[in-house]
Amino acid sequence: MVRSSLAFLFVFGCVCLCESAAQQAGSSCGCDKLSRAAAERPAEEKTEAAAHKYSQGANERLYEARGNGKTIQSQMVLIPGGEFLMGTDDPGIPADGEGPQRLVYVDSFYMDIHEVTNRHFQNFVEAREYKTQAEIFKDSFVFEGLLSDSVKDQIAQAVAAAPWWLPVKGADWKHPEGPDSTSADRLDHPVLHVSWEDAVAYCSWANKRLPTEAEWEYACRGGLKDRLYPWGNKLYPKGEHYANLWQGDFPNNNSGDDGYNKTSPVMSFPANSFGLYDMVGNVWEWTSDWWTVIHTTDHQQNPTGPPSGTDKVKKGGSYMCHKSYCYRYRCAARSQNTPDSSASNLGFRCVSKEQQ
Ligand SMILES: *[C@@H]1O[C@H](CO)[C@@H](O)[C@H](O)[C@H]1NC(C)=O
Ligand SMILES: *[C@@H]1O[C@H](CO)[C@@H](O)[C@H](O)[C@H]1NC(C)=O
Ligand SMILES: [Ca+2]
Ligand SMILES: [Ca+2]
Repeated sequence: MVRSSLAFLFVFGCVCLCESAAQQAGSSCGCDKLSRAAAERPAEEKTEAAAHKYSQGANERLYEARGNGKTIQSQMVLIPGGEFLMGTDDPGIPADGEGPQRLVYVDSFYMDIHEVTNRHFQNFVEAREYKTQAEIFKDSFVFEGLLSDSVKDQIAQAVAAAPWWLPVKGADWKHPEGPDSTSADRLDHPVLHVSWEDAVAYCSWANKRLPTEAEWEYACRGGLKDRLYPWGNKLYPKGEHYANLWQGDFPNNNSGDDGYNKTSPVMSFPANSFGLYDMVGNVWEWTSDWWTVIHTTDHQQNPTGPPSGTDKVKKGGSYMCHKSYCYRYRCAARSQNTPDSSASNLGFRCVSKEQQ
């Protein structure tokens, strides 16, 4: 498997460019419309700094009751099939193809209640002696703010369009910030540096598959109609953080008001009404669909996206998302990467027809 690292940089750079474009007025990616759309949103009852960390005691007890995630793979919940409004007519980032809003039906399915963790991914790697693409290519993208000085010193190259992304030699799911880091100290955090191909391999080992974008978005919305987030329209319900996002000035100062500057253990924030955790925030999640920004408004049943493409759809935003540059921690929001891309803010969860 050979890949031109320049081509990889180019593709990845373009994707990151879009995330940074709020700072670049007139950019073709459409993120310049961000602040206006944001200003029209209902006022929050509290600011990010005033909101306090979600009290996760109840989740911790639930997690313990479920065996601390020490099962071979994630628990699942039934997502009862039905019709929903996919996308939005009031897009935060129009160029991402968030609209038009359209009526979509999806059949019932089961979904992992949380993102695939390091512990669960390790079970798969050991069972299959699997090597991820980042391990084969021997590098992956890491957010600069997470790197040690010695790792940074060894990197000459950066993604011109998004200087905070650095290609780090030896970064992979076991070494999330490069060779001097280890995922062994965060087994209950989402696995990172997994490509779309790796995610597909894991899900198929678990007798599951990746969700379609429609399934993912239906699940994210938790039965609520036309809302921004899995829990409603307010970012800080009851003055609490409901997702692991970025607070403060991106990319220099993450205040970590929600309790986490990096990934959080899965289930650290409240579940939506389907019982799903971290659908927005923590890590981006791969879906099975190829990327397009053109959507039909014809009534769709179990849509699976275009038959081919160059990028795969990812959903939900990550711990790096802030309204000022990446207002993508909404159910309708979407972004894309090539199937061989991997990074320190991108993971996945699986679905299946039957309970696994
Ligand atoms: C980071 O943000 C916090 C809270 O807004 C502020 O108190 C602090 O001075 C900032 N630090 C830097 C290095 O800008
Ligand atoms: C996040 O980083 C900031 C700035 O370095 C620091 O002040 C804060 O304590 C950190 N928060 C957490 C939860 O680690
Ligand atoms: Ca955070
Ligand atoms: Ca997520």
